[in-house]
Amino acid sequence: MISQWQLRAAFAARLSDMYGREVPAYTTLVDVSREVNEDVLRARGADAERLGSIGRVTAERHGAIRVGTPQEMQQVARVFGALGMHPVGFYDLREAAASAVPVVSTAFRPIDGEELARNPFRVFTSMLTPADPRFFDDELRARLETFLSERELFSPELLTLADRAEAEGGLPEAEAERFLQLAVPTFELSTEPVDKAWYETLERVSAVAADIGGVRSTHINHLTPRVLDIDELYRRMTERGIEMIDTIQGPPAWKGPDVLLRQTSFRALAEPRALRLPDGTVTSGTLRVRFGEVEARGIALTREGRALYDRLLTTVDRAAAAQPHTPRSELARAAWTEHLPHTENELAAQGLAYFTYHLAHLARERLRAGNRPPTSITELVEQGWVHAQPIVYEDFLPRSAAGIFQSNLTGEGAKNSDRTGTAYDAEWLSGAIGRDVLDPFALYEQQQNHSLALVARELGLDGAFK
Ligand code: OOG
Ligand code: NI
Repeated sequence: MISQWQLRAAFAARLSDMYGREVPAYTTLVDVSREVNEDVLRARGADAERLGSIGRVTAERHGAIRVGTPQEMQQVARVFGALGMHPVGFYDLREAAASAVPVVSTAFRPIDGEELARNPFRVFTSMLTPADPRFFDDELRARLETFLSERELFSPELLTLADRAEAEGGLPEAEAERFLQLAVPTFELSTEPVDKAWYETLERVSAVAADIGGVRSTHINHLTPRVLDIDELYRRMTERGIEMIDTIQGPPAWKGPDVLLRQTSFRALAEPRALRLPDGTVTSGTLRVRFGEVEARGIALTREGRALYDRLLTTVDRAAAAQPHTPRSELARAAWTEHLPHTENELAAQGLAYFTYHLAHLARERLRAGNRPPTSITELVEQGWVHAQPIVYEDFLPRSAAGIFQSNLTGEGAKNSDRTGTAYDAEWLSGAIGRDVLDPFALYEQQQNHSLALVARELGLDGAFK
C-alpha cells in the first residue's frame, strides 16, 4: 500500500521533473534556492532549521493552477483529496487586485503537523468567476460557460482512483502508479492549438480569463521552491541575468522575526504555442502564462497579528504615496521596526503569533525538587519552564497573490467597477466543492491549544493558562 503522503511526495517530485523540462528557468531557480539554503545552514547552524528541517524545506514546493467552474474545482478537490490535501482559506483576488483578476481561490494542503513535516506540498487553486458582471457581459458569460462545460480536465479513471485513494488512505502499488501516470500529465501545458480569436476576446477582459477559459485544459503555471534567505536568492538570480519582478512581496527584510510569507518571481516567459486562426489554419505564436516564483516562510500570525500586518500595509501605502522617491522596502522596514515586536517571545506574549509550547528539561528537575510552576504561559516561558516553538505559516496572502498575478499579466484588462460584483465567500465555495473550506486561523490555534494542554498536564496544572 502506498499511503497518501507517499502519493503526495511522489506527485510533487514528478510534477517538479515535468515542470523543469517544460520551463528550464525553473531548474535554475531550484538550483540557486538549494545553494542559498546550504549556505544559510552553514552560516546559521541549527537556527536555520527553526522553521522546518532542511529536509522539509528542500523538498517543499507550492504549485498554482486555475480552473473554470465549480464542477472543475470539485474534481480537482478529489484529486488533491487523494494526496491528503484539503482546501484551506478563501482568497478573493477580484478585490485584492487593481487590474482585472476575475478569480476566487483556495489552497489545497495537508493540515496536520505530522503530515506537513512529511511533505508540505500545497497548490494555490483559483476558479474563474464568469458570473461577475464587472468583468463579463451576458453574452460573453454565456459563451464562456458553454465552452467550459464542454471540456473535461480530469478523466473518469483518474477521479475513480482518486476517490479510492482518499477512502482507503492510499492505493496498492500498481494503482498508485496508474494514478500518478494519469494525474501528472493533467497539469502539463497542452499542445492542442489554441483558438486565437477566442483567446484574444477573453484577453481583452483579462489575461487570466484567457489563460483559464481560452484553452481546453489546465496547467500548473508556477511551482515555487522555498528558500531560507530570499534577499540573497533575489541577488543571485539577478546576477545570473534572470529578470525578476522589481519587489519582494509581503513583509520587508528586517532584524526581527520572520513572519507570514515573502515571495518574488520572474516574469512569465514567452512560450511557443500552436494557434488556430479563424480560417482553420494553424500557425505558431507565443503566449506568456507560466512564470517562476520563490518564497520564504515565517511564523503564522494570529487574527490580531494579521490585523496588525494589514494595518501596517496601509501605513506603508500612505507613506509611499507621500514619499515617492524613498524605496517602499525602506518605508516598510521603518514601520515594522516601530510597530512589530522585535522578538519571538514578545510576539507570543502579545498574542500576535502562533507557537507550540514544550516542557523544558529544567522544568522536570524543578518539579522533582518540589518547585511550583507559575500559571501564566508568558511567565513559564520567561522563567525557562517552557520553550515556545514557532508555527510556520502554511498559507498565502491575498495582496501578494494579487501582486503575483498582476506582475505577470500582459495588460490591465477591463473591469467595470460601477457594477456590483457577485458575492462569493468560503461558505459558498464549501458548498460548490462539497467539502469544508477550512479556516487557517482555526488550524493554527488547534495546534497551539493541543500543545498547551499537554504542557498543562505535564506541569500538573489543570487546563486554562492565562
Ligand atoms: C496564483 C498566484 C498566487 C501565490 O503564491 O501567492 C500564488 C496564480 O497565478 O494562479 O501562487
Ligand atoms: Ni505562488
